[in-house]
Amino acid sequence: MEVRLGGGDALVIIDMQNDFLPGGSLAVPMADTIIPVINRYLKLFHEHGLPVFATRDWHPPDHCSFQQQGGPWPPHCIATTTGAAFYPEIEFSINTQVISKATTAEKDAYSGFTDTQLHALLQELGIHRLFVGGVATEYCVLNTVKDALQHHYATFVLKDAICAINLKLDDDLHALEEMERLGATLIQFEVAAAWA
Ligand code: VGL
Ligand code: ZN
Repeated sequence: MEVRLGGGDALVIIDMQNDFLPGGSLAVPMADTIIPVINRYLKLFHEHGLPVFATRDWHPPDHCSFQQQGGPWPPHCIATTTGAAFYPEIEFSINTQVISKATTAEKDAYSGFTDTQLHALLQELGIHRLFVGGVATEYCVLNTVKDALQHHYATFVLKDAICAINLKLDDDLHALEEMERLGATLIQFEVAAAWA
């Protein structure tokens, strides 16, 4: 595939928040290892003046996905807490557009498109290709990528800048297979840099 990075491209970084990193309340094992890679993609997009979006899980304290409410997860990413803050080593800029999701108690949302302004903002900017990284591969990355494809964005998954929880062995592989089957393209940094 012959591609050039340019107008119409945007980077979407999913949920790089303290609670999803080692030491956090819903830690994604090894999520810290993708931080330098994500920073490389951020630099590439910044250098080309291309837009960057950062989603964040932004739950109320009584969110339905929490175990005390009968959900599957320990409490995590409670709005305004340190756990919900972006990991400090991620080099977002003042121009990074933050998209908060799953903000009401009664509804969970793994996709950055669910009940957010993400699609409208991308449309306003004339974006038609998305480059997606972050956590967790088999939850929020997978569901964001599925929605992106449904909205007809050409969607690239940054396979060196995603990380899985893997509650079941191979959850990550199944998620990658599903994203590819649905039409996403898996790339790594060297490929994106060669398109720049
Ligand atoms: C996520 C589990 C619960 C994610 C969010 O960001 O993938 N996973 N909430
Ligand atoms: Zn959540």
